[in-house]
Amino acid sequence: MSPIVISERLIDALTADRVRVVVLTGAGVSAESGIPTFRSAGGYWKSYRPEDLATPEAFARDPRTVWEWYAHRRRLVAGAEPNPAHIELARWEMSLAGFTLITQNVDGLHRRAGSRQPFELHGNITESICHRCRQSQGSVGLGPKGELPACACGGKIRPAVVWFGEPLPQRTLQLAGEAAERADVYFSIGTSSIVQPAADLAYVAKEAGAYLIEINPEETAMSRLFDECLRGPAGAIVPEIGKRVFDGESHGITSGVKDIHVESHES
Ligand code: BV8
Ligand code: ZN
Repeated sequence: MSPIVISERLIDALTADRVRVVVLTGAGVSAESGIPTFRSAGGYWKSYRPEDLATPEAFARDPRTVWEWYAHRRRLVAGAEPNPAHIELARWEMSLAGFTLITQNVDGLHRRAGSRQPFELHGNITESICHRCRQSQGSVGLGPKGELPACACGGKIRPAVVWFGEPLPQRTLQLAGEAAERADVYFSIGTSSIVQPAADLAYVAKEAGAYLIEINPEETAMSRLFDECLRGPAGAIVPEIGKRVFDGESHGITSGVKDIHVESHES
């Protein structure tokens, strides 16, 4: 099992005074909580295509199929627990002078792990809104006999997530962009870096001179942009970085996780 050496450069960057750290997470950070990712092996999209389900057109065409998919995912999320990556990121928020967590995930696991202000770019699957008047509708879903939920205004109720072709919440996206512009260190954890505009935040941070780190077992569409790519599962790597930065643990780790290796693209 190859140990991973968290580079001195990364540790120095993270232990600098008043360091500002920004983290973008994707579905991969919840993989070790048992929630399927979208595009990697066994992911959601293996049996569905985003266009078929996560779009307003799909909802207009076949609201029941869309609701059945979300009801299935709500059950998965309800049965899932935050994993060590979620928990450690909540510790980073408490321990670092400047820390911003931006997530594409809709599973709410960062909040359940103790993160106080995650920027949820794509909404939250456990909540519902009216498709017409956008009023919040709590966590209502399909009725006991599969009845489609309807708003008092007559509009259809839907999960409070951002579908493909829909704009992201303006203020949240603006705050995320401003954080990326000020970042000293930018982590992209567990995302294939395909979905926009979330993936573009890495360019914003790079432009602003941040040190970029990707944590993902696989290469992604944007790996070349990153200064270091830590190839392994977030649930192992994130806590190990925390040990080096906050607990002063010494060099390298053999955390019992196989095949972690570092690819660095020293710029
Ligand atoms: C927008 C909520 C503009 C729903 C999601 C045509 C028309 C309109 C827009 C577009 C278009 N063509 C392209 C676009 C842009 C489009 C887009 O990006 N499409 C992609 C497919 C190219 N974007 C949009 O439509 C966005 N809106 O552009 O609006 C606009 C402006 C004004 C007015 C009108 C319109 C909206 C995008 C949001 C879509 N909603 N989710 C739901 O969840 O049901 S996106 C969905 O993908 C999830 O949020 C998910 O998080 C996200 C991103 O995927 P990833 O998180 O990266 O997941 P993935 O499976 O891909 O990767 C997982 C990674 O984890 C892998 O790399 C794997 O190796 C790694 N991994 C696995 N295990 C681990 C691990 N890593 C670490 N540890 C492990 N253990
Ligand atoms: Zn309504």
